[in-house]
Amino acid sequence: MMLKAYALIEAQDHKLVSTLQNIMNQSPPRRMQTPGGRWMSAQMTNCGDLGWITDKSGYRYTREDPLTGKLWPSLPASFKLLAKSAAALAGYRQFIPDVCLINVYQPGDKMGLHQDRDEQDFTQPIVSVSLGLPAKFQFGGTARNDAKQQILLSHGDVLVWGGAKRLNFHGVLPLKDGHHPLLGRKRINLTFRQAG
Ligand code: MD5
Ligand code: FE
Repeated sequence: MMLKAYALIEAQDHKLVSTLQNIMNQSPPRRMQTPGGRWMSAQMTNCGDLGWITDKSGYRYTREDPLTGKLWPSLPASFKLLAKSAAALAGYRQFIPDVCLINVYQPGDKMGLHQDRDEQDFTQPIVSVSLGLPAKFQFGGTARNDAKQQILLSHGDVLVWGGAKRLNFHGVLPLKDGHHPLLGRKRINLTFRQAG
């Protein structure tokens, strides 16, 4: 379900950005390595009780940021409310996000086709909030080779991926250069999950 949710967040845009900046000061976005040894192009960080990481040992959720050795910054109440409200609008009333994965894309950065399968309970949705520059998002079916649809994700768009779509293959095409009034030459995606 796609919520053209400008209204939900517009009023607090600047607060959202300063909250994000505060998190990224504590746990800076960084490039991570896949188990196969490739570097991802988007930079990542997290807030919440858990954070998603990847390195040569694999994909997993951790309590501590391996870069700082400290716990991930806590999930701000305003983020939790946004994610829970969006999930509830789509019919997921039991969703308790414990992770916000923050993906930072610069021009040219992309994310290859993948499934999100590192969470415990696939009946819980994933809520994605797009900020900054628009990106072409690709999603297919549960098999890698299934037909793909493309949608443009713009600042303020909120998507709730649940039910049959929860395990669909998806990816982000290389980010086109541009300038966003709030975030500059960047796209930031917040991905809320109930991982634990
Ligand atoms: C992004 N991030 O735009 C996307 C938004 C990630 C990731 O894919 O893993 O960090 S999340 C979009 C999503 C989640 C779960 C299922 C589906 C899409 N889907 O079925 O297409 O940075
Ligand atoms: Fe994903």
